[in-house]
Amino acid sequence: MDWTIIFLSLFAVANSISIGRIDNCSQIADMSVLVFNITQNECMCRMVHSNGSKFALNYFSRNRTCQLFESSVTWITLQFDVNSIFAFLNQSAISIRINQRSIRHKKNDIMDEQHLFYTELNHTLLFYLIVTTTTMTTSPSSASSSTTTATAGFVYSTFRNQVTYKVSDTLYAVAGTDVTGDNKSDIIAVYDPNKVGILVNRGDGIFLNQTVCSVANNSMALAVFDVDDDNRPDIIVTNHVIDKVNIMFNSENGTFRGPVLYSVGRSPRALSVADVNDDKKPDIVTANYYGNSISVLINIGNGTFSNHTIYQVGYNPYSVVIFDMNNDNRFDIVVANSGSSTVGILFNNGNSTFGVHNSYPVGGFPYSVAVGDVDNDNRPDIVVANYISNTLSVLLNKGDGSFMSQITYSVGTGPYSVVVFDMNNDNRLDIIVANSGADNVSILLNRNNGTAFNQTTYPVGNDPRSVAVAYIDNDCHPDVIIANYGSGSVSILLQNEN
Ligand SMILES: *[C@@H]1O[C@H](CO)[C@@H](O)[C@H](O)[C@H]1NC(C)=O
Ligand SMILES: *[C@@H]1O[C@H](CO)[C@@H](O)[C@H](O)[C@H]1NC(C)=O
Ligand SMILES: *[C@@H]1O[C@H](CO)[C@@H](O)[C@H](O)[C@H]1NC(C)=O
Ligand SMILES: *[C@@H]1O[C@H](CO)[C@@H](O)[C@H](O)[C@H]1NC(C)=O
Ligand SMILES: *[C@@H]1O[C@H](CO)[C@@H](O)[C@H](O)[C@H]1NC(C)=O
Ligand SMILES: *[C@@H]1O[C@H](CO)[C@@H](O)[C@H](O)[C@H]1NC(C)=O
Ligand SMILES: *[C@@H]1O[C@H](CO)[C@@H](O)[C@H](O)[C@H]1NC(C)=O
Ligand SMILES: *[C@@H]1O[C@H](CO)[C@@H](O)[C@H](O)[C@H]1NC(C)=O
Ligand SMILES: *[C@@H]1O[C@H](CO)[C@@H](O)[C@H](O)[C@H]1NC(C)=O
Ligand SMILES: *[C@@H]1O[C@H](CO)[C@@H](O)[C@H](O)[C@H]1NC(C)=O
Ligand SMILES: *[C@@H]1O[C@H](CO)[C@@H](O)[C@H](O)[C@H]1NC(C)=O
Ligand SMILES: CC(=O)N[C@H]1CO[C@H](CO)[C@@H](O)[C@@H]1O
Repeated sequence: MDWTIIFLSLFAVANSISIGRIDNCSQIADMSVLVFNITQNECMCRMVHSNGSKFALNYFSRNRTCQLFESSVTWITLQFDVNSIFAFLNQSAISIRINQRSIRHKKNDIMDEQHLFYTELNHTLLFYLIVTTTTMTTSPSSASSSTTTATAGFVYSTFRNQVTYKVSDTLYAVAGTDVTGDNKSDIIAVYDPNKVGILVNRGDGIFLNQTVCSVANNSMALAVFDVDDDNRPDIIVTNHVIDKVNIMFNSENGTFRGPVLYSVGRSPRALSVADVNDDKKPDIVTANYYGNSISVLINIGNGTFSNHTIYQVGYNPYSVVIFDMNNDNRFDIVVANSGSSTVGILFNNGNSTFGVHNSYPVGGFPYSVAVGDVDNDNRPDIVVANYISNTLSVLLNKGDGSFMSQITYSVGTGPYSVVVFDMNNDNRLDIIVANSGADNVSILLNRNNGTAFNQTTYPVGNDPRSVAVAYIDNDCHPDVIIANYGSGSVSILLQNEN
């Protein structure tokens, strides 16, 4: 790719930003898009795939906020603080100067030394920048196709053949997250016997094998999330034989301490992590297969958790997601009840408790549930993989957190795990499902508003049971990773550049 990105990477204590009027600087950036809760890579990709109309971004890793700027302006004034990444696209000349009102100037030594300065105000580093930009006009060959990709139409995307990594005899679950702190997605896997491992992304397409921790046998599900607020993602797994949650804390560079165990209900089969009581500390919810229940563990600080609270749901819950389903700014719980063939929702009461379990019929043996706005009406919808029916159910949100009857789509045999993600950068959520009985993965590209999909299947290993999306090769095209239970391997499907 030929696009030019200049990074000014800044790291320090605070993380606030305001874009707004600064004294005597009248022109303020036309900040055309503000997107919350996305990764730095997703932010980059939004800019790169914006058909050339966006020229700069400012990304805040701590609160996962992405700011995108329109290229109609030739200069912008920013007040921004550290812990953000500032990047330009297709600019031939950029000059940055600090607002004269800054108290103390000091050279930044990370990148672009001559242009960037900062001032120190009681431990908060604030930048006042004036950025003058010049759109690159020379060298037509550098007008990269990636920047001109239309967002209006459906974007077809394809994936390369799988690359596999054998890790064990049997493999239950995978996640793709950077745990080593080098900004490259690593692969975290739970396998038997009794291990949680990471495949460390070396950056050149090669993954290195590294065992992290021993856990009890039959640890089946995992989540990777910073639960002790040290900006390093921790690993949480559920052991469905000993009825525990195990937390492994990321110490440094992907080395882990623990596990620390917490009791939950019977046979925790799945988990999800999010701040359910709005105290800025992520909590844990497990789906307890034999308990016909979910357990809620409240984070009481530094990654220590309260005793669990149990809520009854349907029979044999197999998958759980935490999401605000009714737009009241509180996280609700969505659970796939495999034994009842329903999907259930527990709304957050707002006082650290959850209300009764409302359920909706889906297909046979729903093994996996995902949530996302597939019809682009700004309301989260529910997508379920029905193991026995070989279908996906999509339940569209009516707007108040109640749902329409399922719409079903046929997929492969034994759909076991589903995720929703915008794979082709067209601002529509696509659906990826691992078909355990067919040894393949179906990628359903959303053609309009969640009512028609282009389905393509890609072969993977034996008995795929877990699927995740990650930016593996850092090319702005999200990739798919799969845990093959039967082969004990991880498959990676890299997305082709269009
Ligand atoms: C992230 O931080 C910026 C600067 O403080 C703020 O403007 C923005 O609202 C924050 N985003 C969220 C989701 O809190
Ligand atoms: C802004 O500019 C005006 C006139 O140019 C000047 O009088 C004023 O002191 C300036 N304000 C600041 C805060 O620098
Ligand atoms: C942020 O995104 C993560 C991962 O996509 C999700 O689990 C979480 O619920 C989201 N949080 C908010 C506040 O939307
Ligand atoms: C880019 O997309 C925006 C909307 O997303 C549209 O308004 C604009 O006309 C497009 N520009 C080009 C050059 O296609
Ligand atoms: C931080 O510094 C500014 C300017 O020096 C001052 O006005 C403010 O009161 C200080 N804030 C704190 C919390 O010390
Ligand atoms: C990872 O380690 C396992 C067990 O030590 C070994 O069998 C496997 O071949 C290794 N995989 C890779 C990709 O190095
Ligand atoms: C972590 O990585 C840094 C930089 O590569 C290195 O200096 C440090 O020793 C590493 N720490 C551990 C615990 O491996
Ligand atoms: C959290 O950790 C910090 C630093 O290690 C410590 O000062 C603080 O007391 C801990 N808080 C709790 C609630 O454990
Ligand atoms: C959890 O429950 C045990 C007894 O079952 C009790 O001893 C302990 O204090 C409780 N812990 C918390 C954090 O409430
Ligand atoms: C929490 O709110 C619900 C619904 O408003 C109420 O029924 C319940 O008693 C409350 N629980 C506590 C502990 O306040
Ligand atoms: C979705 O698209 C279909 C076909 O284009 C249309 O009939 C339907 O009204 C659309 N639904 C929404 C919610 O936009
Ligand atoms: C690009 C592409 O493959 N588009 C296909 C999507 O699916 C519809 C319906 O199956 C086909 O008509 C398109 O050709």
